[in-house]
Amino acid sequence: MVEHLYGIPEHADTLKLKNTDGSDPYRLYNLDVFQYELHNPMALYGSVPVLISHCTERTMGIFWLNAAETWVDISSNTAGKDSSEDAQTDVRWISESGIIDVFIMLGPKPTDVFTQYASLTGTQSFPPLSALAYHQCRWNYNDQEDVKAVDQGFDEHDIPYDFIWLDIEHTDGKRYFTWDSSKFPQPKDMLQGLMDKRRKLVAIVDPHIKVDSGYKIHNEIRSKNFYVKNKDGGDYEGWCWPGNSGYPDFTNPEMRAWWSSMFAYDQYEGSMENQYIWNDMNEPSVFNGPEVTMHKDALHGVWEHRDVHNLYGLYVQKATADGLIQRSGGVERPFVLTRAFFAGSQRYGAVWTGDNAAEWGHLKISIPMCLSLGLVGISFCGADVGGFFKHPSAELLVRWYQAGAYQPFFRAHAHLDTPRREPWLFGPEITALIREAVRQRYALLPNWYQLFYNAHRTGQPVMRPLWVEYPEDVTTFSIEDEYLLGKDLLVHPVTDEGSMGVTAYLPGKGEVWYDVHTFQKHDGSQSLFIPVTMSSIPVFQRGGSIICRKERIRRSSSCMENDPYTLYVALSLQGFADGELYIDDFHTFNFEKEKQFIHRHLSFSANTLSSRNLAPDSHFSTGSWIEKIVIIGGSRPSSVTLRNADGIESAVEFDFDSVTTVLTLRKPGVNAGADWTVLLR
Ligand code: NBV
Repeated sequence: MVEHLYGIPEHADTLKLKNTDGSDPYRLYNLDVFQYELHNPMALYGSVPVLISHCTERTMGIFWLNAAETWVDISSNTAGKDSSEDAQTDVRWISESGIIDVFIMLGPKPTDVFTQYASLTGTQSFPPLSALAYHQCRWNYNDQEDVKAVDQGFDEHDIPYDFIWLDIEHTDGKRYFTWDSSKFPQPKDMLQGLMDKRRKLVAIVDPHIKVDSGYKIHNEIRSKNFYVKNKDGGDYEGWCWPGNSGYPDFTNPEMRAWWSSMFAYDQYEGSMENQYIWNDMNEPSVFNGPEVTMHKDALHGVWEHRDVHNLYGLYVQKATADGLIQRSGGVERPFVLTRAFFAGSQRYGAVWTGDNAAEWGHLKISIPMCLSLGLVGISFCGADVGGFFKHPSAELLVRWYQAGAYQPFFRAHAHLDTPRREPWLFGPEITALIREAVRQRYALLPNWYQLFYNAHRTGQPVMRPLWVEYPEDVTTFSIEDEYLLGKDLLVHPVTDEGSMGVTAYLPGKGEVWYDVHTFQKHDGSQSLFIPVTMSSIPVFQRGGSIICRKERIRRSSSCMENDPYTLYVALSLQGFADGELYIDDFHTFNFEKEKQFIHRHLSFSANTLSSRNLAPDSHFSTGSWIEKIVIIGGSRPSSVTLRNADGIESAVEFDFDSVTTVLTLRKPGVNAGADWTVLLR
C-alpha cells in the first residue's frame, strides 16, 4: 500500500502531501502571490507536476507533463485500517488544456526514481562555487556608495560574503538592462571595486518590458515582433513596475536567442564578468491581469497562453542563463536566480521561495519547501533569510542565518519598507552569532561543491528527506524539521522561538552519528534531545563518512580557492569511512569540456586512510593540500606514517583526545590531487 506521497511543488505546505478530501486540491499555476499563507494547497510562483510515492518496499514517481493550470486531488481510504491489503491512495490530475504526456518512474529505490526523472528533464546545473556561498540582498541597495558601505561593513565585521544584489530600483525607471544614472553613474567602477575584492554582484532583470519608444529593448522587441499577442493579434500589454509593459514571448526560440544576445558586454552597458542575473516576476506577473497574471487567451504563436502558462518562467531563466554563457564565449558557468519555474528548471540555475515573511512559521516551512523541490530535481533552492516582509527579531534573524547556512541557496533579503538589517545592525553579540553561522557555511563549501557536482552528474538531490536514505524506516516518512545533506550530514536547525533544545531523530540501526561541534557520539535509530543555546546549530556527521572542509575563512569563497583542506573522518562502529573530494577551477565549463578536474575517493579501513583517483582520464592541478586530518571514533595509534605516491614514508605528528576519541593528524602536507596513504599503527 502506498500511503506516503511527496512532491508537486510549489506549495507552502508539509513535505508529506495531505489527503485533499474535503479541501481544495493542490493547485499548480504559477502566480505572483501577495503574502502567501502557510499550510495551504494554493498555487505559488512555480510548478513541477511530479509526484513521488513511497512505502517501505518501493518508491515510484509520476511526471504529468503539462504546462496548463493543473489540480492534483489526493484521497486515500487508509484511515483506521491496519491491514495494508485493501488500502488504496488515489491521485487525480486535472489539467485545463494542452497536451498531456505521462511518465511513470518505476523506481524501485528513491535513487532510481531520481535517475529516471533526470533522464527525462536533465540534472541540476553545476553552479560556480561562489553561488554556493553567502549572498547579501535587499530591496534595495540605494546607490553605489551604499553598495560600497555594505561591502566594507562585511570586512569591518569580518563576515565573508560573495555576492551583493541590486533589486529593481537600480534601473532607469524599471527599464531592465539599464542603470539609474544618478544612483549608479559608474556601474563598472562599482563592479571593479567588488572584483578587486574577489566579490560579485547580481542585478535584477524582469521580463516585463516598459512600452516606451525611447527604450532600445522595447523598440527591438516590437520591431522583431517578439511580444506575446493578445487574442486580437495586437501586442499584449499589461501593468507592471514600469507602468504599461509588453511581455516578450519566451516560448519563441528566436526571441530567446535575441534576449540572450542582450547580455553581451557591448549590449548591456555597464555590465562586467562579475555581474550575474536575477529573474523575478516571471510567472509572469501582470498587475492588472486575472489573478495577477497573463490572460489565458493571450497568444504565443499558435498556442494560447493557457496551454503554456507554467513554462513561461522556465524559458525566461533559460534565455538569461544562455545569455550569460554566450557573453563569456561559452567559457563561464552562469548563475541565474528565478522565482517562477517548471519541470526542468534545474538546468538553468537556482530557485527561491519568493515573498515569505519574518515569522517563525515561515522559517520552519522553508525546510519542507526546499526538500519538495529537491525531490523533483531542483536542488538549488533557498528562502529569503530573515523573511522578506516584516522585521525579524534578532533571535529570529540569527536562527534564520543558522538554518540558511545549511540550505543550498543562502541569501538574506528584505522588503523595501523594512528597516535595514545587515548582520552588524543588532549589536555585537548578534553579529558574532551571524558571523559564526556564515563561517560554518564557508568551511563546508568543499562539501557543498561536491554534492552539487554529484547532483549535476547523477540527478541525486543535495538536500534530502531522511526517508530517501532510510527508505525502510517508517519513522522517517513524515520528518520535515531535519534533513540530510547528501547522505552524511544530518541537520536539525532550531526553528522555534525561545528554544531550549531540539529533538532530533538519528536514523540507522547499527549506525552512529557524531555531533560535528563536540564530536559526541550517538547511536542511530533513536530520538535524542539536544539542548541548545543561541549559538547552536545541531549538525551530525554519519559514522562511516569523510567530509572535506576549508577552515581558513576569508573575505569570499574565491579568496579561499587554493586554501588547504581538512578531512573529517567519522568512523563507523566497524572502523570504516569513505567520502569524496571534488576540485576544479570553480567557475568554468572546463571540467566538462576539457575534463579539467580532480575527483578523489577517500577511504578508511584497517587503520589505513587513502586517497585514490576516481577519474583517471581527468587532469587538473591544484595548489591546495591536506593540512589536517581529524579521525573521530577510533583509538590512539602508536605511530602515524604518510606514504606518498612514490612510496616514500614519513612520520606524521598527531594528538589523541581519549575523551572525545578524536585523533588529529597535523600537516600531512600532501597535495589534494595526489595519491597518498596514511597508516595508523
Ligand atoms: O523586485 C522587488 C521584489 C523583490 O524584492 C522580491 O524578492 C520579489 O519576490 N519583487 C518580488 C516585487 C515586489 C514584491 C512586493
